Order: sequence, then C-alpha cells, then structure tokens
Amino acid sequence: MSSARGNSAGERYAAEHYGDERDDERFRRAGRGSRPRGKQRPAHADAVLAFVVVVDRGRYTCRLTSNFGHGQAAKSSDRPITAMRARELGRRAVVVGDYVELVGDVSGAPGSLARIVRIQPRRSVLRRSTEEGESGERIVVANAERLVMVVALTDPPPRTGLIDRCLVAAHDADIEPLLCLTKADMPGADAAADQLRRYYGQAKLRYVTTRHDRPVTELTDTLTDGISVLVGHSGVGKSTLVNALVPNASRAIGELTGVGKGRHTTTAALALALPAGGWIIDTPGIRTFGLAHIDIATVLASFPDLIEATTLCSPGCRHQIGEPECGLDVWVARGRADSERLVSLRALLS
Ligand SMILES: Nc1nc2c(ncn2[C@@H]2O[C@H](COP(=O)(O)OP(=O)(O)OP(=O)(O)O)[C@@H](O)[C@H]2O)c(=O)[nH]1
Ligand SMILES: [Mg+2]
Ligand SMILES: [Zn+2]
Repeated sequence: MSSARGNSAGERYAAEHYGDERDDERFRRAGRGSRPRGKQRPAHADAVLAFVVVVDRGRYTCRLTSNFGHGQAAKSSDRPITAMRARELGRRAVVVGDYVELVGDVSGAPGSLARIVRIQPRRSVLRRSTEEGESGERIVVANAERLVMVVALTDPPPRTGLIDRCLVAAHDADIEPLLCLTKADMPGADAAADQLRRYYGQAKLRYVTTRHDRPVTELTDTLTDGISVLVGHSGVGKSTLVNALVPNASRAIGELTGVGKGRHTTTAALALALPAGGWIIDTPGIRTFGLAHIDIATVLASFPDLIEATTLCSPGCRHQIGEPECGLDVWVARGRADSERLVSLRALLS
C-alpha cells in the first residue's frame, strides 16, 4: 500500500488487519471516531529504512541505512535515532540486527523519538534457550550471516562445549560459523591452538587467530559485508576485537549505550558499522548456549564427521553411552572419527 485513496485503502487496511471479520462494527471500534482508519493511517508511505543497533528497556537505537546488509561508516550527520515501537507491531519482538521502518522524528536530535512501524522479513534468527532445561527462548540477533565464535587460547582456557553448541545453533539458523582464536600472544597459546585446530579440523570449521600486538587484518578481510555476530564466554576478547575492527568504536559504544569512555564490559548486544561495509555485533559474554529448542537431527547434522555413522545404528537408537549397537561407537572403534568428538556429541544429545 503506497497511498490511501478513499475507501479502497481503508478496505485493504481492514482486510490485512481483520481478515474476514471486517464487519462495520469491528471497523468502527478499531478506528477513532467514524472515519475509516485507512484514511488516518496511510500505511506510512514516508517511512525510512533503519537498522536496529541497540535495544534497551523499550527504546530502540537505530541507524538509517539505504541498503540491506551493508553497514556504512557513520557520518557525523548520521546520528543514532531513538525509537519506540508503534502499537501496530503487536507483540512481535524487535531485536538488534532487525531492519525496521521508522516514521516520526528521525532527526536523531536530543530528546527526539521516532516510531517503528514495520519489521522487514528476517534473513536469519539466532536463538538460544533462556536456561538449560527451560523451554523458553530468546533471539540473540536477527539477520546475521556469520556467527563468530570467539575463544581465548588462554585466560579463560578454551572449552569446546560452548563452541559445539554455537555450531549447532549456527547450523540450525543457517548462519555461517567462523572460529576466532584470541590471545595468541599469551604463553601457552600455541599448544592450545594446535589442539583446537585438530579438533575442529574434523568439523571442517574455518578459523582465524588474533593477538593483541598485531593488526586483525585477516579478520577484517573475512568480515567485510553482511552482518557478523560475536559470541563467546566473558573475557575472551570480543569487545577488544570490535575496537580493533571499528575505529572509534569505544566512542561509539559510549555514545550508544551511555557507558563512559574506556573499558566497557558488555551488558547488551550492540551493532557497529564496519568501515569497509557490513555490521559487527558485540554481545555480552555467555556461560552456555541453550539448545533446548533444537531437535536431535539438527544436532547430529552439525557433526559432519559423525553423521554418516548413524546409518549403522539400530532403529530408534538415541546414540547415548551404553546404547546397544550404536553406530557411533563402531565408527570410533574403526578409527573413522576421534573419540573426543563423540564425547562432545553425546554431551549435547543428553
Ligand atoms: N594478551 C591479550 N589480551 C587480550 C587479547 N584480547 C583481549 N584481551 C584482554 O582480555 C580482557 C577481556 O577482553 P574483552 O574484550 O573485554 O572481553 P569480552 O569478550 O568483550 O568480555 P565480556 O564483555 O565480559 O563478554 C581484557 O583485559 C583485554 O585486554 C589478546 O589478543 N591478547
Ligand atoms: Mg565485551
Ligand atoms: Zn546410534
């Protein structure tokens, strides 16, 4: 609907919002006064496209964008816009990474407030269960094309459990995974790196290594274009990477979240435009990545080195330890896969 002309716009509005129940009584109740609602609300033909960069207690910080997927280096005139949800969104969540349409005051001037009237269809939805065992789930970010699993080679020591879980979530959401091993400058990092490369080499996972004392060129080149989200335990160096990838990021973080300059312990997801295009989304550190919403087949599909073995299983096999005739045990016994990979898979299935 691009314009509101007489009854037809009103009718179309009613058809969209009330389906077959558009009798006169409902129509009057929904609108204010006796004028058809379509006339008062011409479907926001003047709405502008924006990208949601921060969500905080019912306020959404957005940046204007002209094209999907491509972040733009923020210009000084391009101020962050604070917006609220319009009532017509209903209960639909607006999350970081969403492309939305804004109306109202989109100047970004201090004290101004725009309204989000539409959410664009999402390319992907990265979800995690709220707590282990609970069925509730939350959306981490929308529209991500790349999930960067950030793991410190030391301090905190790498744990494969979280990476395995993130890989399953990425597979489920059709998001490309990338492993980023940080703190390669620290003592003991080399041995840890060897171990992780061996382990994830079996899953054919791409990885990059970063360190404090070198530029993050390889990561910069890998993340150009599209939306990338950083996920990992607290203290692994996610925000440090963002600061290396985005000049003036620490200033932008302060500007967008009200957190002061200098060190920033991340408490909410935050998207920043990458200088060469694309967006990077920093997220708070997590202890685990709940997968209660994902089925067994999807978990198995995330272990490409093991899935073939399940053709050897007896029907109805749950692939657990002590399962009679589980093909996975046969596979490992034949040396077709590493036993630590099977231990990881079973930890996820149980
Ligand atoms: N030696 C070394 N230290 C690093 C490196 N990357 C990050 N650090 C340090 O690790 C600590 C944690 O870094 P952050 O970037 O705040 O970690 P984070 O993942 O954002 O943590 P949360 O926001 O709590 O999730 C800081 O003291 C960093 O200086 C690295 O490559 N080498
Ligand atoms: Mg952080
Ligand atoms: Zn089995």
